[in-house]
Amino acid sequence: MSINRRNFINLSSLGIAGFTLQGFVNKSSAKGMKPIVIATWDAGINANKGAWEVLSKGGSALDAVEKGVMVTEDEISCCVGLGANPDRDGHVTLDASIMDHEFNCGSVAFLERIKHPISVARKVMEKTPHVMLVGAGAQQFALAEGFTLEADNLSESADKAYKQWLKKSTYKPVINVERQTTAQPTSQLDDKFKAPARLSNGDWNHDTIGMVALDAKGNLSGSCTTSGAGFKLRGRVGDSPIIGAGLYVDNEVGAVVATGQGEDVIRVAGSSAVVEFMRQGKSPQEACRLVVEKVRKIKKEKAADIQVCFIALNKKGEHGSYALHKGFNYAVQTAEGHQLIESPFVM
Ligand code: SD4
Repeated sequence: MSINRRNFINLSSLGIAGFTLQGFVNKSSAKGMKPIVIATWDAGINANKGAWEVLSKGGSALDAVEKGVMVTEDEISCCVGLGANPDRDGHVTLDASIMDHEFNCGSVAFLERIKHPISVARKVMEKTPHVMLVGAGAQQFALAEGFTLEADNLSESADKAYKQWLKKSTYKPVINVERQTTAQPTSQLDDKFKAPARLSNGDWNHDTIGMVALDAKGNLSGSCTTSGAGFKLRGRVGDSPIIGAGLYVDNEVGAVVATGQGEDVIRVAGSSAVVEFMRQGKSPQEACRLVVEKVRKIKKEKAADIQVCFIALNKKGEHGSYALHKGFNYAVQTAEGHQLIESPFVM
């Protein structure tokens, strides 16, 4: 089953949030591709709006996915940008990656005190012969590129959560809590939109922003940015800056981005694996499902304690997702409108 333009609008206006289909179709016009952008979690709604400003004017998918996730990096939330929760030593450390339609890619990991890690990742891609810079070296590069060194402060909410966490000092990643999943037009969501909630025990759920887009020229690009796992060991790097794990783009096939327990996304080379299933002809949703199933299989009973999710967009503009557990959603923006889709899940 596919969703044509009319159904897409109807589903939005009816407020239908959760449905599991074998792929959503964004049909192209005779003149070119219809741009589309999809992003993880409900924070993806605002991020997509940033990306749409680029895509709707005929801009590139690459510019769109950078601008889009910068919106989230500017928000105070649990898991993205300098307002996010710190590592167990009390410092916010950021991971980000970006990839274009020609296998160009760049990433930064364990980056501190820089507001827009996604833009540093893009500079790594465009200005160096390397793919990845980490830690002090990444920061040094950012400063040389004109980025500002921000204060080593925690946001008010992160400081509160950190103090609460210090009381127990245990690191137990928790799978995401359930979200608001009622699809609404963006305009209605603006006022209500809140950064993802912290759990009452001060722990965090996983809320990376990952975004993939298709532009009017038919080119795909993707981006991913995060503070990683809350109260992580100092120096911990997740899947988000690892090309092939947290993000992968093959312009002949599709683009995929991951969220959830990064260690278990890395283990299965997650985003790359989803792309390969799409290359074999699987729909975006089915390709995501197969890799999530693999995570479940290899994690055995431990799969109950982790969340892993993928969103995928293929060359035709069809999209889909799959999660290990209930509660994951992703945002879609096209010229026809906006939608928040509840992901199917395996457990
Ligand atoms: C990580 N995958 O660092 C990221 C976390 C995440 O929503 O997705 N948060 O493991």
